Amino acid sequence: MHAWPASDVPALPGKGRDLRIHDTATGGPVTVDPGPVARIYVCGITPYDATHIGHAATYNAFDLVQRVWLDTKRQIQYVQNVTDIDDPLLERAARDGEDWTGLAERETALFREDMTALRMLPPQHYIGAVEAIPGIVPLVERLCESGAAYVLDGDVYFSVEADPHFGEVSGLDAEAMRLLSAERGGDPERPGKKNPLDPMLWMAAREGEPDWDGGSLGRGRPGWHIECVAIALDHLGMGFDVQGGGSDLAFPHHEMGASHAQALTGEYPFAKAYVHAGMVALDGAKMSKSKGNLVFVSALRRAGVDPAAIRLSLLAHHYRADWEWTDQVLDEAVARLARWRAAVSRPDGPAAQDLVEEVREALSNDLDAPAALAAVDRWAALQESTGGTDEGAPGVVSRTVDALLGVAL
Ligand code: 5CA
Ligand code: ZN
Repeated sequence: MHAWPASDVPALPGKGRDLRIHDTATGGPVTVDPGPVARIYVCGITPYDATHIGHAATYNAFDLVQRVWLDTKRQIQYVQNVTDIDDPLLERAARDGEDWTGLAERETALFREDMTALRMLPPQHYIGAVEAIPGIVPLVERLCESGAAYVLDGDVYFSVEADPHFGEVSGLDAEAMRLLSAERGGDPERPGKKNPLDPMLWMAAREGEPDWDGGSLGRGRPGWHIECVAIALDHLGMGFDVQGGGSDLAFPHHEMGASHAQALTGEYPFAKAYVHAGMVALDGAKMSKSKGNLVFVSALRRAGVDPAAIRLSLLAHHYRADWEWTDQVLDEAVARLARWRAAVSRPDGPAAQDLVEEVREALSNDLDAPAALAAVDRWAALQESTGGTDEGAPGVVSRTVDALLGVAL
């Protein structure tokens, strides 16, 4: 699939700092020290509805990761998937009497527009589940051959016992895993499974549902976790730097993905850091397509909201925090954007070298975007109260905000 156009990232004076970020697997901060090419996989959308603020907040977090890396003069290999075949997509298409492929294409196109408007850096490889199927089938066949997978009434399951490191990503106990598995697409109640947590790798063709050639597996469609594993291994390989997504993906999705890959390759780890963004809520509940309590990025744009203000709304919250979207959040972002734009539109201002370092320091410290905004606020306040004589300063501020925060002033 094609991704979306990249916005320019201005180069800043000096050199950025290495990223320290919270890793779910170790439960603490890790210093990510990629080679000259940093490798990141971020789970993409299931395109049965439009991009909401929760999605945008999660993609914003991983966009910041990349901006910090770019500032350290590294290149980036960024891979993202589109889950363009899965139960929720088929259910929504059936509900609306629509063809599932048309629905997926339309919502993916809208996602690209939203990401472009928000100045999110595009992945180098943007891969749909459907196009990944020819790569998925041999992986599942290999897992069957090695005894890490088994067949139950034609469906193929992964045996979580095949990976000695199973459980290390989320660190959850068996009971918590069982509950989350039932909530998030698993089938712990299905009789005949070796372990109730075992996730599906390949689902045998079902009446009235699309299916593909699965070689020795028979016709069917892929499970969810193996989709991301196949795409990540194909384009990044084992031991890549960051696996990213919202906190609802830590278990089962990233746990199972890591175990699939580790059982397949015998290598460890799948990713060096598992990074999870908090959940954005609306009216007291997690924003979710299944609940329908959503604020869409595209709807805000249509209503005339500047995408830079949407982005500042996201940046005002630490990526790991759970937070609530309200009108006030947006109002404050609109006001901040106006203050910043007024401050950089003057011919000169207070010196800004310290500001560049403050924003760098804030972001390298577990992506502390609120601290970065506070630093820019201080410069803008000084500009408003006393002004300054540094002719280069407004340009430096504007480039810093653009390069490190993705906001064009
Ligand atoms: N296609 C799979 C990943 S392979 C999927 O989870 N798709 S999704 O459309 O449901 O979510 C896309 C991303 O947005 C995931 O990282 C998910 O964790 C994140 N996300 C979903 N809802 C929220 C929310 N309310 N707040 C923050 N992030 C969210
Ligand atoms: Zn995924």
